[in-house]
Amino acid sequence: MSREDWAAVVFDVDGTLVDSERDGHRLAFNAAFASAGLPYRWDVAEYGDLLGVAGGRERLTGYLESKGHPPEQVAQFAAALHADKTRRLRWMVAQGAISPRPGVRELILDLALAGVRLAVATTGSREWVAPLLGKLFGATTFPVVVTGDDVPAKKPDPAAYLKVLTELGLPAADVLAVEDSAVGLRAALAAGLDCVVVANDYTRGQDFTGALAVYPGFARFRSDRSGPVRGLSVFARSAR
Ligand code: XBP
Ligand code: MG
Repeated sequence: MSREDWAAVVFDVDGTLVDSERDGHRLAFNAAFASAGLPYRWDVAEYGDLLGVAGGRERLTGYLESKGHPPEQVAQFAAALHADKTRRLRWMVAQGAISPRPGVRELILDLALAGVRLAVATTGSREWVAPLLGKLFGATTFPVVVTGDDVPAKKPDPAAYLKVLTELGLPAADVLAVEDSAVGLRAALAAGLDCVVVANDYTRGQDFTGALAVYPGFARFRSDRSGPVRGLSVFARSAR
């Protein structure tokens, strides 16, 4: 069914609002490894494989296990490394090292002017998500923000999207998700939302079965007047 208007749009963060994984999170993880005296350094390709695990702490846990660290030490070690990595990422955000994806700010402005409500559903940690959203998009742009800290299970579990729906007070049928990855798409679909994928270098070529549309970038998303969401912002429903 071709929809033409939505009461709200929920944006994913990493890879969607910001292209943050290769030159953001990956570098922060590597700096945390170096600070702990560990020889590990995740190159671009290896990190791309590791992104199949949602959640930085979970990613570290699986990696440390794969490297043969004593199982009884892994959870605490992963938590300590992740806390250091998160502090480093927060510093990178403050220094302006993470930028919005081209075209996403313009889409958000289109939607806001059209009265579409905005929200965020991310696996990332609130400690860096909050300052990033405030610095790059403005503290009031997303009245509803659900992070990996706010739900019992991370994507592809639908918990983050279900919590956004509850906080918006809207049915899934009235809300569109915008994601970058197969993991995120599955989470949105499992929560009953339609989902547009704006792929990036790490996710291009993944299985996006079920997506309402797949775009290589936001410029094509905004200019699309023929696809299933037909230039989303043009047909957005006025605020309820
Ligand atoms: C992507 C993730 C996050 C980041 C790392 O989140 O899986 O875990 O890779 O951030 P999104 P943390 O849902 O925004 O695509 O280390 O804070 O988990
Ligand atoms: Mg993502």
